[in-house]
Amino acid sequence: MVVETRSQVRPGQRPPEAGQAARPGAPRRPPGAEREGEGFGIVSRSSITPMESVRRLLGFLAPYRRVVIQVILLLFATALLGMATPYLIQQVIDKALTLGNLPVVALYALGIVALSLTNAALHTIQRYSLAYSVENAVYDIRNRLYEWIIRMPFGFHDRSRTGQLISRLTSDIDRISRFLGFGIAELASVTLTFLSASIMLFRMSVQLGLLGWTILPPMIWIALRGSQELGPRFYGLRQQFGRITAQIQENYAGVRVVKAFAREQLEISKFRRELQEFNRRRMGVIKIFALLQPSMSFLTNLGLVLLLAVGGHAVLQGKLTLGQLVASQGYMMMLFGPIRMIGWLMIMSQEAIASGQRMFEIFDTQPEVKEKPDAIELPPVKGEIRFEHVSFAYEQDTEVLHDCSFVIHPRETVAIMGATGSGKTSIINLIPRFYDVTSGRVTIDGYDVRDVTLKSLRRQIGTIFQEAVLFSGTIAENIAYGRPDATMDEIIAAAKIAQAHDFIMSFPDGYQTRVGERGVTLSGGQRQRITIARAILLNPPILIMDDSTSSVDIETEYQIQQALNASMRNRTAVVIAHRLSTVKNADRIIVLDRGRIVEEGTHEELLALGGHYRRIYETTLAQQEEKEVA
Ligand code: DUT
Ligand code: MG
Repeated sequence: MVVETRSQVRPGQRPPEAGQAARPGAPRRPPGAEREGEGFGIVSRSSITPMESVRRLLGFLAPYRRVVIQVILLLFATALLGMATPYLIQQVIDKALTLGNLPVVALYALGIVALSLTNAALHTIQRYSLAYSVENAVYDIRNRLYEWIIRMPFGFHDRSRTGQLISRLTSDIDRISRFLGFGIAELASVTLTFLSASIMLFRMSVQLGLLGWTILPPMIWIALRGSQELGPRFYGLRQQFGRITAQIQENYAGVRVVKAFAREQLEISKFRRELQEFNRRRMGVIKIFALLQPSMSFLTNLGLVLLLAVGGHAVLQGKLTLGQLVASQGYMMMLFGPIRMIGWLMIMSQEAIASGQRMFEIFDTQPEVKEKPDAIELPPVKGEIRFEHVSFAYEQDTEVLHDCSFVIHPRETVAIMGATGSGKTSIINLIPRFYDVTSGRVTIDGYDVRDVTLKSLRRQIGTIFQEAVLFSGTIAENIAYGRPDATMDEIIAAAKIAQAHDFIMSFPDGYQTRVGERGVTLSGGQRQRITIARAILLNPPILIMDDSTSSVDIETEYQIQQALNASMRNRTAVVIAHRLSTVKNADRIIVLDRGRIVEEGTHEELLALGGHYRRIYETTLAQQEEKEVA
């Protein structure tokens, strides 16, 4: 599916689901013209240029404009004050020291101390103000990005890799933060210092100015070469680090499988290999640093020696005062310092700009499911679900549902059956509008699901997913997830309907029992009943359930069935059924085959028909019946 992106989305705008619908005239890209967003499979309409990335990154500082202006003024002030010190030293040498005028020397010394103190104070204020605005901006960035990601519809999350999203939220934002908080100010200050030190040096002595400038080209060359070499190596280093974190993450998630198959040794060697590669790359970086720093120091010292030679000669000839020589030395240091910084400031900026590009790529992803600007609240429904000639595709050109039409009446229980991959999950995903149809429409009580707000729609549909996901917290919190305001009595009532009350009460802490990240302390059947209770607590007029295929023992099976029967009473229920008991309890069965509805009717009607359903019955369901009878 083509995901259109609009490059005009500003991070300040509301995130997608709550945002506006696509502009009607937004052009579809011709196939092949898409560009894969890094790791997301996101197709972007326009790539973000580095300039745009910088502009939009700076945009995050806009709310703190006044502080930023203050920072810029302070930057100027400190750079200029920095220039005064060598000048004052020159004065003290030429006007006092050489004349032996001690009181004046003391006066100058005091002046220099005062100046340095002022400079230090201004510096502190500047750093603090900058940190204040940047920390706030980064706080905004992180929040907006997280909000944006979490509001993205299913399709986006299907395509995204968890690791990639996490690294956007963590290391990319870290780099952006360093750039905004340190890089930009440092670049500005370094440039200012460089320019003013040049001017001052030439003012002291044109000859020494020219001398300083002859040392600059090799220094700049080394700095640029260094950043050219280091840039890609830093990138490779981070890639490798990402690989290591990914392996840790993956192995940890699958640690039980690793142990079950006794593959610890393999994983350890894999990890060791990745780590060795990481070290190799680190050494590559260190090697360059090991060359870079000493050559810079050498050139700096060479400059000083030349300065002493040429300047000393001039002093002896009386063309230059001693004070001017000493001051020139100070200015020359101020000239070289920035060059030593510039290389790695450039690396830092490039990285932050690339991080910005990756981040704005997410902000620019146009969600395929979004509310219309004039979406209405879906009023409380009776629960009639209607599919009208619905076709659907996850990816462009591979339709998984073809022209499906059916009606589910209020309070009816409908079972959906079909082979694996026939499109059962896809059908029910369209009811709460987790995805949008490609053609046709889905209505609830006559309202097209695309015309109503997502919140009002999903509030009225209880969804039980195939995989029972529990969050870390207590059982009560997990049940109340969709309605945090629910009272304990309501929670218990829902748990009772879901046949979960008894086993919950068997824990010492009852409803306050904490469940782990994935509820590891609970069995599969218990987890599922908690998710059923979670859906029931919403008391939704419509309940949809992707029943798990995982086989449970007959006792649990019976309890889940009881839970389902109780929860489906008095509402419209759509259940993907794998159990005969569910099927028999349904008012109607819809049979899917390769994305088409092939049969519809009651258990007896479909058996008599002797088609798909009868085949499924004979191959799988009948065995369950035998098992139950036994
Ligand atoms: N499909 C995708 N992308 C997805 C999910 C599914 O392309 O994100 C494809 C796989 C399959 C078809 O859609 O060919 C229908 O999948 P669905 O999950 O709807 O099948 P099911 O009937 O629910 O299968 P199962 O019984 O295995 O859950
Ligand atoms: Mg499924």
